[in-house]
Amino acid sequence: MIIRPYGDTTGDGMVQVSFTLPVAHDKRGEGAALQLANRMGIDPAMLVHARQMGDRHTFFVVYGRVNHLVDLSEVQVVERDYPLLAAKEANAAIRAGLRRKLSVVGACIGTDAHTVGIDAILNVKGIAGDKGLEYYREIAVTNLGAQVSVPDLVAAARAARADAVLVSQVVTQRDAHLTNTREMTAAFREAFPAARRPLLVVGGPRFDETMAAELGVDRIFGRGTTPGEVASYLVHALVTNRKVAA
Ligand code: B12
Repeated sequence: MIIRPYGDTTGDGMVQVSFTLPVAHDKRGEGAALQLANRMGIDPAMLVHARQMGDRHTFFVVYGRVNHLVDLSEVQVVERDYPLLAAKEANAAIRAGLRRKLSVVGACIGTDAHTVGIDAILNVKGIAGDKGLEYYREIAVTNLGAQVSVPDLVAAARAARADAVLVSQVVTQRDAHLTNTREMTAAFREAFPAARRPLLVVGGPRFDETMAAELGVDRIFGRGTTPGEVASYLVHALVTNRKVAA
């Protein structure tokens, strides 16, 4: 099925984009913004907002028509391929399948200090009424907090006999989230034999969920993830679908 953006009327292809250029806000700057929009496939392009920031930068908002089409049959996403469990069901599955608590170690690595996301997944208070993994009686949570180095994470995972390591990366400047994730997966592969390596899970609002294999992790969770989804995935990957080392 082919779709086009909706602006004023169905299928008119109208979109709005915003960006900043290293130019002053003058006629030439506005022309530069429209030229960029044209080259992005927006034609005709209308400048609807421009505001100079400092001496040499201007923020632009451009509205216009794109001629590109989207073929829904070619869209690739990671669908949830495991059942969503209530906390009681997850606890029961862990108790029956592992006969011990499932150990989870979480952290923000590198220089990243954005702990709200990982706390939403791990802390008992959770997010939007969905309680975090600490609430699960059969899950033992070690939350290392912010700016944890990869060697410290590996050591903590070893000490906690982690079944899963949950890493959050929110800052994506210069692809720091990708570099840090690759460093982390390489360290775990070096430190643990394949059969004993903890499940590696990363999350954050700007990850591309289809990149798991490329980054060497078992799963990526993006914007809007709920703790229930994570708990259900852990049960699926570590208990229902695969037996972990006792
Ligand atoms: C709060 C905040 C801060 C706080 C963080 C406090 C804290 N203890 O976390 C403070 C003030 C410290 C801060 C600092 C900075 N920040 Co800040 N910050 C934000 C802000 C406003 C909200 C982030 C947030 O809490 N979201 C709410 C949580 C619940 O959402 P979430 O992180 O997406 O998490 C969910 C999912 O992604 C997922 N998830 C996340 N992690 C994980 C992990 C796993 C394992 C799983 C399964 C799921 C998962 O589940 C969560 C629940 O659904 C964002 C802008 C925004 N509106 O998003 C900027 C933002 C993230 N910050 C940004 C920046 C640039 C910075 C600074 C560099 C600013 C500076 N120049 O100093 C510093 C960096 C500090 C550092 N060393 O990391 C940028 C990042 C840009 C980029 N492309 O990287 C943003 C996007 C703002 C912006 N538009 O520029 N920041």
